[in-house]
Amino acid sequence: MRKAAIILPTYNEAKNIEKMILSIMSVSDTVNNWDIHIIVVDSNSPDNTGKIVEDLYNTNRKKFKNLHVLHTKKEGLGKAYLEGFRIALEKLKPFVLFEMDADLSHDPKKIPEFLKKIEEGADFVIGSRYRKGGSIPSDWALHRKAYSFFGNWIIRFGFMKLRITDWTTGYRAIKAWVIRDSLPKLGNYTGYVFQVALLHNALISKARIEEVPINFKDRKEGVSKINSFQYIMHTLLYVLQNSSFIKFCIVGGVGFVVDFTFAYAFIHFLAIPKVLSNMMSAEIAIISNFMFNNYWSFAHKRIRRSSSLLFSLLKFNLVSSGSVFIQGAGMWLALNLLGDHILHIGSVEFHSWILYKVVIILFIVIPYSYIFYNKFVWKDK
Ligand SMILES: Nc1nc2c(ncn2[C@@H]2O[C@H](COP(=O)(O)OP(=O)(O)O)[C@@H](O)[C@H]2O)c(=O)[nH]1
Ligand SMILES: [Mg+2]
Repeated sequence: MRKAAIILPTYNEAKNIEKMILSIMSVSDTVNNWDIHIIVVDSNSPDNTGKIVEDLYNTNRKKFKNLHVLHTKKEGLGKAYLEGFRIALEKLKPFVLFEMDADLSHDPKKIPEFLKKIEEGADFVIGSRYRKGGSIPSDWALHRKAYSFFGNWIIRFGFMKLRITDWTTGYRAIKAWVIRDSLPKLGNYTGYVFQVALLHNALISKARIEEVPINFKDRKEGVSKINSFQYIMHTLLYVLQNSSFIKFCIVGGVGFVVDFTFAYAFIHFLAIPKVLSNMMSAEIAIISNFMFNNYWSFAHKRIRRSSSLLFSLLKFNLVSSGSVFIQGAGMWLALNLLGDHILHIGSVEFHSWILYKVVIILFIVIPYSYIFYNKFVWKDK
């Protein structure tokens, strides 16, 4: 029989933990082809959560033979998971490991659905609140919904993995080999951002990712330990450091400088007519952007064969022409709908078209280009 180890990190979950354990056990009684273990990783909770689990085990060691407790220092959720994973892999040698919150937000009744996906060949099963059939609590305050929703979108967009609908969920089933592969790279992610880093590393390891919808319930007892501001900051930083997005923006900035420099040189030193100069400088910038992107921003998907390189450069030109069209159409719409004014900020005066251009570039051209570079020019292998 294959083994599954459910890791339950706890910090001050005295009022939830017993109920959670019993609830998992009643589900595991109905699953007969998996040997399901529970490992509570308690970070020395002052409310005695760890002791409660030990006492529970001691009331009936036979009944609770698959229940284990690990005591750790209070160093954050990521650290607790890292230690739980390490011990579970070493002592139990499970085929699959689960992540679950211990506050009853995650319904154990879903466990068989996760296991079924694993049996069908998935390596990493995500319990998603954002796919059809899943949900977040309807009574969450607006700011909490917004954090969760936009946080997820920033990650989905940054990594351009739109198929994955929930990056930050804490309900997942992961095959042991994926965890083993990722563990050495996760040591620095001690907080909640650990979840993002683990999934990102699973993608790098080419794990097959599947999702099941889950209905996240708000905890009834105890308090949340998440520091939302810190979490959003860590997540943003992770995406910026680990996705192609920042490099893509830098390449765009370099392209802008290249375009201006060549246009200036052609016009002033070579006396080439202005329209022609600008067309030539634009094409030079497009080619240099293509090269920088190919060898740097999208190096992990680099196009190598010279024949495909030429074809991809043509595609890249096509996408770039799209940006020209978007800028033209966007400017025409803005000028006609909003008007052509002179704006004042304090004592500074500027034309409204400058503001329109900035907004069009930031909110339309950049997302458009990033999506088309990822999905059309440098496709996933
Ligand atoms: N061991 C351990 N568990 C933690 C820590 N921080 C949070 N948890 C647990 O992680 C799970 C999710 O945390 P929670 O505060 O409910 O986060 P939220 O659901 O995002 O509000 C719960 O079971 C917590 O007890 C920690 O530092 N150490
Ligand atoms: Mg919770």
